[in-house]
Amino acid sequence: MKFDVLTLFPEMFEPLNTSIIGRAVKEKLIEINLTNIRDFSKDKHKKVDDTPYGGGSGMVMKPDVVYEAYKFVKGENAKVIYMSPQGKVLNQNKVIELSKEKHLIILCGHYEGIDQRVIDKIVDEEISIGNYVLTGGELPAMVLIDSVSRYVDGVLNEGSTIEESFSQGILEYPQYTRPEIFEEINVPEILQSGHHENINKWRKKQALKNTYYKRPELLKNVDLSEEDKKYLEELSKNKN
Ligand code: 4FL
Repeated sequence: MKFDVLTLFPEMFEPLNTSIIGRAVKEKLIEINLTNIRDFSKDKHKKVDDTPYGGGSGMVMKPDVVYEAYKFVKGENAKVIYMSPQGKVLNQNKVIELSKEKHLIILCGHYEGIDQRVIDKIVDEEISIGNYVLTGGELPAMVLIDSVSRYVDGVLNEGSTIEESFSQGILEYPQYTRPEIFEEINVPEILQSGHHENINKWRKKQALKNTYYKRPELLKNVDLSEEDKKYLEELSKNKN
């Protein structure tokens, strides 16, 4: 998977050299190219923005400069994504869908935004990462790269993708590690029983309980077994 990022602030992407994503880049499982939009300004002062037509505050990124940067990275099979509060909010299904692409071009806006004409000309899809405003699209672009890269073959160790929260539609079960007693609190006994079938049942119930209390709205979008439904009914009667 190749990511091309178009940004005025390539130095903001340094964190992607760390941890799992950093390793995936080093192992060439993914490629992340940062293109500084400013390099494509033909102006002698490297101007990239200008005042908005019609008046108003702030500056707008110039369409011609963004377009030149796009032409530099564009490819046959690239999908162009604009990180924007006006896009659909990213979710795990969209992440999985995007992970099947070969080449993503991610456009990051700054200031008051980008001239609408170049957005209309090059962008395939606008994506938001949540209902809040940031100073630019760079952090959202990193969120997108991180979440999508996890689904690229080899990036995660075997087994850790599918079994997690959201890909199953509900939250995860709680995790415990040594010491066995922390501040007088014991690890749940079942986890030391060695009885994997019972452990799995217990974990499933914990996951359901977690979801029921913390994110009940998620339960509307999942297929539940009859046993799960019975357990949730018990919870709603406020048993354990
Ligand atoms: C982009 C916010 C995607 C949330 C300012 C410029 C943004 C954003 N998701 N805020 N871009």
